[in-house]
Amino acid sequence: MKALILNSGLGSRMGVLTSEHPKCMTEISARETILSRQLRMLADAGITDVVMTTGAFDSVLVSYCNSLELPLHITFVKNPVYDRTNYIYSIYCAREYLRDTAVILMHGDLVFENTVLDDVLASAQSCMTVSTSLELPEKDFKAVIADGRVQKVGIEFFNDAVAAQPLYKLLEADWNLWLARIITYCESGDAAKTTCYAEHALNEIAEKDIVPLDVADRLCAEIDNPADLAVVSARLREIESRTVYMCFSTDMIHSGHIALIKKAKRLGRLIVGVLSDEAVCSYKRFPLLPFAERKAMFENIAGVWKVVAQKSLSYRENLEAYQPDYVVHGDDWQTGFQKVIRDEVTSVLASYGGQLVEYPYAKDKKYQELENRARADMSMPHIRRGRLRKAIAMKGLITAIEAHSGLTGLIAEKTVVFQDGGARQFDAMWISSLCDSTAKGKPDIELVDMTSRYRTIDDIMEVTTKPIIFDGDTGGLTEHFVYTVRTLERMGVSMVIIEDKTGLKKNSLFGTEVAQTQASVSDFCEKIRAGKKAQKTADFMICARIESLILEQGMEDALTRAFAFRDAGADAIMIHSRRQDPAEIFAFAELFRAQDTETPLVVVPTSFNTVTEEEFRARGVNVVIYANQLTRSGFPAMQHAAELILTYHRARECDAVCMPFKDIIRLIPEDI
Ligand code: SPV
Ligand code: MG
Repeated sequence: MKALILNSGLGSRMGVLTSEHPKCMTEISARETILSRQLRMLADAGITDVVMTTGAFDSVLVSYCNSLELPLHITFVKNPVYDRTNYIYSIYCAREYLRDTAVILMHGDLVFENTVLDDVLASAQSCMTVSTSLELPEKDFKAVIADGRVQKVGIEFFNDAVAAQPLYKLLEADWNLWLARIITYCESGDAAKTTCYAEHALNEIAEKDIVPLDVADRLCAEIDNPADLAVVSARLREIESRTVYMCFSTDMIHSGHIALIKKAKRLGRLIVGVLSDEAVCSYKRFPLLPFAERKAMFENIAGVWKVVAQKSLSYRENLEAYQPDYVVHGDDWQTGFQKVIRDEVTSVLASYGGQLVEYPYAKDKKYQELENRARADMSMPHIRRGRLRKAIAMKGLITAIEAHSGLTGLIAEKTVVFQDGGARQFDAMWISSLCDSTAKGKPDIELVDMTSRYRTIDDIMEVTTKPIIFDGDTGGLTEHFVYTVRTLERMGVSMVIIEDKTGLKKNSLFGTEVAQTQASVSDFCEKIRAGKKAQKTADFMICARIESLILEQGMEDALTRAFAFRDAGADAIMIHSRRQDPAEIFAFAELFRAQDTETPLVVVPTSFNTVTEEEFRARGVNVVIYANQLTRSGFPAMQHAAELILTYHRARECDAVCMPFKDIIRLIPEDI
């Protein structure tokens, strides 16, 4: 497709403004002339071939166009009798460059906004811009419309007419008809046929098929005199001060994003909101690049005017702060979890007169592959291992849920709850000794050997990407523990928690009902030191778990141990309690934090389960582990199903409590 720009006219109504150059070189803003704006917009839209008719100041115009250095190939054709003919004759002069092609035809004094050109270019049919919101102009073009088609164009039509602007897209067939008629006119020998509007020739063509494209109240106006210039310049100032807002969570910019950015920036100055790491984690996955790097990435994309942080999935804060004229988004959020976010956006926009613009979401297989690759990377040991530390540093408080099999791992990995316009999911997985043993029908007494426990880790790792916290029981003999550390680290586990017990370990929730012995401070410190020495990377964490409150040894003992274990190298401290009342956990946190504001604190609120994560966070806790809930909820459900079958001697009654068969076969995604 070629653009045809008509610049042969004298522009005498502009007065002194056209005394040294053609009208199209009139400045309409501090940075642009009518022509530079037209050419830049055409180049931005991907047009490469331009035919420009010239007349007065021909050489000034040619060197001006060249000085713009736009990626356009411009063919200049001078109408030698520009002062005695109309543009119909200029088109005739350029006919050899205009055959057998579709054209975008515009007068050289026409100023229009980006979206007008976008709509013209996107039109599947030949079209002419009209405006149903403007009053019929006395002297300018009007188009007579019938049957949804432009029938006639001229200044003399008032019936069934709308204001029209000389900006056309003409498909090859329609253009060839018009061009042929222009040639006939200009070769007729009748001077009147070279001084009339080219539209005279168009009006004679019965078989043309041109639809009106209504620009409504968008800018699309000719500049004929200084008054027009003042009006259009003011409109442009308003248009150019418009802002557009888009939010991005991505850490990989692909062509789909670039295409969307290109479209968005045509609406105004583009403000990009970069979603915080925490918000990205909440509904998607751990970002490959942290916020600061993602922000820098967008700051360096052409066409992005400003980059700001968006702290949550909700746009409200930023929309209220920046009041953008437009919000641009893919149409994929009209349904699903993002619908509430979209609803909020539309209501905030409505409150100040902003507008939502949605473009079709780019569903390209290669983008999904990129995402799959990123997820696959996240599961690799060296990438997964360090993410626990990063998540704690980033979020302050993280949560983990137990997993003891591939399936429970998938639940921990994929469960997301959308709430109040935000999303929540677990940050990590806890491989509990209790649940791993229970799944094997064994007591939680370090009976399930390490090889078997590693097998569980492996099953979970194969289908997940989230960081893993491993319940290392007592850690065993120090001589064995160093090997455990190396193996876990190599596998990609992020943290092992070992408890300060010795001898036959029993589950802490038995408390003092069973005989349990606490390790001496010095022995346990020795184990921690040996473990820290054995690890190869800085990522891996050893957490010391203090059983003093469980074994009723008092707060003083718990604190003494906490500081000793920390000084021996423990990367985190877990304090445990089997009381329902959280008072002793809170007291420990307060006393510990009074002396240590850095070392992460871990809790397992199985007994003190009324405390919310927000309350833990306020008390300086960093990791909350939900240690056994999937096992404890799954087991009674299975037992109930078994009882139903035994009761009814068949499976029908049991079906009501079962997942449908069609769902279970789809439960495991193929792409993990
Ligand atoms: C586990 O889940 O195995 C634990 C936590 O060690 S607790 O059961 O509370 O001791
Ligand atoms: Mg345990």
